[in-house]
Amino acid sequence: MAERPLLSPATLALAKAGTQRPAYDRSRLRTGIVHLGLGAFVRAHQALYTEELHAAEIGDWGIAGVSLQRPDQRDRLMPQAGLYTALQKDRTGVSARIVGCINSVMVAPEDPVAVVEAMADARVKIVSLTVTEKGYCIDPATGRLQQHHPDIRHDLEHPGEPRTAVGLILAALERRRDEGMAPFTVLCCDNLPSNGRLLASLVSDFAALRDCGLATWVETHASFPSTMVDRIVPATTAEDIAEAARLTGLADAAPVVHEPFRQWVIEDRFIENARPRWERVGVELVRDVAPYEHMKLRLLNGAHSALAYLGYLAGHETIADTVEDPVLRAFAQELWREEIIPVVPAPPGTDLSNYARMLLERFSNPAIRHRTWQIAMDGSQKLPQRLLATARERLSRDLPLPRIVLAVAAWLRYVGGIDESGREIDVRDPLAFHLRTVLDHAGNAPQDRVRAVVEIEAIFGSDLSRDARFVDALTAAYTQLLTRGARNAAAELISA
Ligand code: CS2
Repeated sequence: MAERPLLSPATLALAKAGTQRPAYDRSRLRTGIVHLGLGAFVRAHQALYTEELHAAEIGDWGIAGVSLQRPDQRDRLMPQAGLYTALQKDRTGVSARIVGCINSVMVAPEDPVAVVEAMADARVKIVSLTVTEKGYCIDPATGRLQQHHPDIRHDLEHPGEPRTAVGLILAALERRRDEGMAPFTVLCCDNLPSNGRLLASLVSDFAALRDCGLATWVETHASFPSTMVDRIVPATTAEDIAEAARLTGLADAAPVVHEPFRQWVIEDRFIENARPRWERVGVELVRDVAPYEHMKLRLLNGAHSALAYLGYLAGHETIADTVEDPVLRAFAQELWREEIIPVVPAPPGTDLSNYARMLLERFSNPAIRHRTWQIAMDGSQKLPQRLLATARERLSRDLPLPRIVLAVAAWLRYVGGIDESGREIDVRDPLAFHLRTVLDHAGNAPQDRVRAVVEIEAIFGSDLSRDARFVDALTAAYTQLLTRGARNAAAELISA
């Protein structure tokens, strides 16, 4: 491959025709947002909305990104002064946009004090987060903070040098209170139910443990709007890096890839109303996010997880390949139509059948290589809000749920660690070891394996293991999966 100049402010002008570039003077961009968890998602979602807004009104909404674990994003982005390419892909082609709204990147474990200082800066009005489900240290059974989580213990002992998102937020809020400043708005952008309210209660739990008198101040003054975020953003691959370079003519170590669709619904509760005018670029600011969030978590993410486990077991590498398979495609359609849509209330002006049709179209996008393995990751943290909430809803109405339990059974089969052709599965999950141990002790009988796993309260709560309808249906589905394989088990559930 030809040597290409590295993407940087000095080389921006060399970008090939057709590449969109920042349409504003980056030197005038002040940092108004600190974002915790600088993965690909925020760079293809929040940052792009904000970037488009800057073209209309440059000013206070530059983003300081913070990585909570590794330095690799900073090491790729900072030599490029924060610039990166966003590739939008679908069956009609690819377009490239160079994004300029990230003006610094910090690595929390290297210098947590600097991160707290950045968050405590009076010009910062919003601290947003995409730290993934497991980044919140939630006890899923109670929805409260896991007080014994080692990182939370660490942050209690070293409150000035926190490791966790919750610890960083509280340290910065404490600093602001002590200096007589208003707090920032905390904007949770992870796929969790009532994500704002949830994060508020975690921060409050942590404040109560620290006993620094902050809990009441935070409860009275801070604001944690809930949000629904949506865009399919697969992990960037070496081919994507090569493609970005080919399209723009500039070498970019950190491009992101995304589908055309995007949605962001935010509860409009910002402190001093200080926020970017995101509504100018298509963000929906509403009073109640709950119906949007239920729709998205249960229809999109629920089906995504179902297809990830069944698709992986059936030997499919990506979601697009999985929905190309006529059996699994029909299975997804029936999962929506028969089991999810009837128990999910539609947001104002939305027809859930159309929404599901659009999801299938999005999942089919052949240019987005979203690996089943990637979505299968962290299932213990995802199942409750994606599939088990719908299961509970159906059980409370005494409705059957064969497809939902087949998806849960596929997860159970997946975390067992061996696929249908006897190959080892690289299971990534904070509970992977625990799950493996529980399954190893349970022996081989399907009913014993199901019983052992549904008793894990952190995933199934205390209700589902006691519900014979759920346990029996799950045992039947799991047995079916073991004897017939994922594809045949799904085929059984497709109406003729
Ligand atoms: C996916 C989500 O990785 C996953 O678990 O289900 O990241 C999904 O692509 C996004 O929520 C779409 O908005």
